[in-house]
Amino acid sequence: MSNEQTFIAVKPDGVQRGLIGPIITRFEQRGYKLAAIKLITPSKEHLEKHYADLSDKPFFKGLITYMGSGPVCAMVWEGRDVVKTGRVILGATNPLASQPGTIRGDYAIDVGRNVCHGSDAVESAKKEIALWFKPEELVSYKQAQHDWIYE
Ligand code: DAT
Ligand code: MG
Repeated sequence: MSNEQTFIAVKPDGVQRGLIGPIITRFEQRGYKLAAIKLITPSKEHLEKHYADLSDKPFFKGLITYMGSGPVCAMVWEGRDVVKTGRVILGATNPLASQPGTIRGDYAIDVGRNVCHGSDAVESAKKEIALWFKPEELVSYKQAQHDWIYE
């Protein structure tokens, strides 16, 4: 499906380090379409919902503090297999285990400062997009190069 969507965010460290541009560029150059984007400093309650699955982890409190420490660049990217491929573009959760050429493998060292987020499955992508964006913030348009990217 070329209209699959995923939620990608540049975390506060990525924003402060000037990595919004390079991260967007990787998705753009791959051929994916940007469907929504905004800068937002998320509240504790919002982040607790976003990371609800991890609430029993020892790093949960630190994760919520870090994620709420400054603006996050929240985005929706669209295209064929974008959820799975987005995770490949991001790299492994632990940057030290990420291959060079991935975002985390090129720009990060510590797991608690891994510069970006990406949905891990189509179902979680749907939930995350609904949590971070109102339906009217998602833009529908045909990418000019669509027919040069897909056969
Ligand atoms: P991912 O972000 O790759 O989907 P995740 O959902 O398991 O990974 O965890 C969410 C975030 O929590 C992750 O990006 C960084 C942080 N995190 C995960 N494991 C951690 C750990 N062992 N120590 C500290 N932070 C961790
Ligand atoms: Mg995750």
